[in-house]
Amino acid sequence: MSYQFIRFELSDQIATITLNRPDVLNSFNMLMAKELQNAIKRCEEPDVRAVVLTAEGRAFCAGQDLDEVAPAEKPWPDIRDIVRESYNATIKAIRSLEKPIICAVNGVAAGAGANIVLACDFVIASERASFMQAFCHIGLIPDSGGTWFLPRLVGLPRATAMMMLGEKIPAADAFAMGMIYKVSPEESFRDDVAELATRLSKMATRGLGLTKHAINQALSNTLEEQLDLEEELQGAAGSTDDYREGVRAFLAKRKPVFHGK
Ligand code: T3D
Repeated sequence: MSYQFIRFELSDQIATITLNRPDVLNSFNMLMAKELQNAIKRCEEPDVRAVVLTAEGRAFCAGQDLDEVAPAEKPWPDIRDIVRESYNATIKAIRSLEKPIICAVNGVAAGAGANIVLACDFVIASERASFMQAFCHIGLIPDSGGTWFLPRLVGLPRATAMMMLGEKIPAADAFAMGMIYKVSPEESFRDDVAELATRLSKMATRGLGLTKHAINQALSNTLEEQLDLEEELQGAAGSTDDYREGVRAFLAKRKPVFHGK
């Protein structure tokens, strides 16, 4: 598939997906959402061992393209279709990809854009980035998993305030309340993202993927269920070449060389 509204680059086993509608702050039309889902699916191939999701221009993403839902001619679209096809499918694709995804938040992330960020495994924000649950300003509820992720990340009081007041949260505040992994100064932002992506791309990819699988279940499983899941996933991790290499390297007091298998 060739892309109109995103870019996809693969280098040194790191896939970089760039949202590319900077004139409308990379807000999502349906095609951009489909392209993003397709690109994430492409990352299931073994030649990808880490993924960076970022965006072009001064913003990360302003959520739904509001021009698309308010066409000159009536009727308005059924919002449930948009939520299901654009956003639910994207969040499921991000969470089910068994590769680490770094979201490199280069600027403001609003509406669905803010919640796609939260679905990624690592969030590195530039110090000029900000996060906004903009939905309440147009009479909607937070979607794209926001009502699931936010209370778990920052607790109910702060999540409720963010979702009901829709204020812009600066990156430093988001970091302080445990919403994101890291804030980087503007000068080192891209290098910090590249360094983490390189590091992840050389790790035991299958083990990281299975870890992500366990994390997906962790916040809703009982301890009993999670122990059973760990047993099953550890069985899979323990049958990888990378596990054997990791143990041999440890015993030989050398650095392991993982191949993601
Ligand atoms: O169908 C459904 O609605 C269901 C799905 C819902 C999912 C959602 O994401 S709902 C939430 C939708 N998003 C928003 O409500 C955010 C709207 N945008 C903003 O609040 C602000 O733009 C920002 C806070 C993100 C940034 O503010 P600022 O001052 O830095 O930029 P700006 O001047 O507002 O925007 C710059 C341009 O981008 C501007 O166009 P212009 O005047 O230069 O021609 C603006 O209209 C355009 N833009 C920004 N956001 C959107 C957008 N165009 C279309 N859709 C947008 N979401």
